[in-house]
Amino acid sequence: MRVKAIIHIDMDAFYAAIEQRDNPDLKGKPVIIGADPKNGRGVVSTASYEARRYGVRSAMPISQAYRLCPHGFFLPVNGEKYKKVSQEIKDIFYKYTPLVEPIALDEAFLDLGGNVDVIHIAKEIQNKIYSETGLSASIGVSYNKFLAKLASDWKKPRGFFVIREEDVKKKVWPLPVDKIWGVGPKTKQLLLNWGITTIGCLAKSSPDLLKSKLGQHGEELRLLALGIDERPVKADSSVKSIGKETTFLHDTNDREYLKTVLLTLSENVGYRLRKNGYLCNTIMLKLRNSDFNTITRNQSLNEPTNIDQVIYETAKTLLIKNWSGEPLRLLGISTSNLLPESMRQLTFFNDDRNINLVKAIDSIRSKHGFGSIKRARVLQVKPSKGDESVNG
Ligand code: TTP
Ligand code: MG
Repeated sequence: MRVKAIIHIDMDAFYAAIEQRDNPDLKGKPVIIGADPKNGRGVVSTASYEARRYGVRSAMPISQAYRLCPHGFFLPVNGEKYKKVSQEIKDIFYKYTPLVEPIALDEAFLDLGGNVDVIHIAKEIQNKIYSETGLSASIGVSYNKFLAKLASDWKKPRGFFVIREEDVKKKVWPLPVDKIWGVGPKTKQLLLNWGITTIGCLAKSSPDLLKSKLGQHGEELRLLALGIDERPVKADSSVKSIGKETTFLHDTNDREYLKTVLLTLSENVGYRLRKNGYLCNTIMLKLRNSDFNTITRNQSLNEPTNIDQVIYETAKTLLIKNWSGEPLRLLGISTSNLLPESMRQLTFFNDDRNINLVKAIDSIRSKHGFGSIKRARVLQVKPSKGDESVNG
C-alpha cells in the first residue's frame, strides 16, 4: 500500500500577522482585526497572539474585544491585501505539487504523493513561506487529511507536527472529541451524553450505537477516530488542460506529414506536462478543414500519462478513426483531466525505459531550448503558426 504524504498548512493569525509585518510598530502588540470598536457592532475577524492573551478571539463581538483589550490596536479588514498574500502562498505550494486544495485564504491541503521525504519538503515549504512573505505558518504532516489538519493545529504558532499511523492511539486518542473536524457543539454534547469524551472513546464505541444515534455521520466520525480518512485532496487546479495546435501554411491531406506533425505536437505537450509535473487522463484531437469546420474527439486513457509516445499513439488512433481524408487547415492536441505526476505510483504505470528517455531529452531541452533536439522524422516538419494553450 502506498502511504500518502498529506500536509495541511495554516497561517498563524493570518490577517493580524500581515498587518504586523507591514507596520513594524505593531510587532509584539495586541492587534485586533475586524469591525470598528467605536461603532460597537460587528465582530473580530482575528487577533494577534498577543491579543489572544487577553481572551480576544475570532467571531467575538468587537465590543467585547474592546472591553477585554482596550489598549489593543484595532484595524479594519483589508481583504484585497490578504487575498494577494494568499495567492503568493499558493504560488509557493504549486512549486511542490499541483495537488493543492485551498480551503480558506490562509489554509490548504497538499498531497505530495508517495515515496518522498515529506518532512524535509514540509519544512522547506514552511521556511520558504517565511523567507518569501515574512509570515509564519503552522504545518501538519500525516497520511490523511483529518490527521494532517489536526497536526497543523497541534503546536500553533510556527508549529510543525507529524502524526504517523503508529501515533494515533498514543497521541490522538487522548484528545477531546470536538478536536475532530465535523464535531460541532451539538454533536459534542450528544457524544458527551453517552459518555464519549475522547477520540479514543469514540474509536472504541459500538458502530451500531453510533449509527443508530447519528446515522452515517456517526460511522464517519468513528472512522476518523480510528485514523481512517479516505477523502482525497482535491486539486483546485487553475490549469485544466495543456495543449498545442498548429495551423498549416497550406492546407494538407498528406497523411504521413500529418502524422509527423502529430508527433511534434505530442512532444511539445508531453514536455510541458512533465515540466509542470502533470499526468493527463484524457487526450483530445482537434481537426479543422479548409471550410473552417472544426471537430474535436476525446480519448480517455487506461492509465494517466505524460509520455510523448503514448500521447502520439492515442492522437494518431483518433486521427485515423475520425479524419475523412480531406485537406486540413489545423491540427491540435489537448490533454486534460490532469493530475500530479507524484500520483504515478498510484497507477500501474511502469515503463521506466520510456520515462528515462524523455527525462533525458527534457534536460537537454530545458538547457538549450525545445528545438535543440529533434527526432529525424520531425526534421521534415515545416514551420507553421502554432498556438500553445494552458487553459483553466
Ligand atoms: P484562522 O486560520 O482560523 O485564524 P488565524 O489565521 O487568524 O489564526 P490561527 O490560524 O493562528 O489560529 O483564519 C484565517 C483568517 O480568516 C483570519 O486571519 C481571519 C479570517 N477569519 C475571519 O474573518 N473570521 C473568523 O471567524 C475566522 C475564524 C477567521
Ligand atoms: Mg490561520
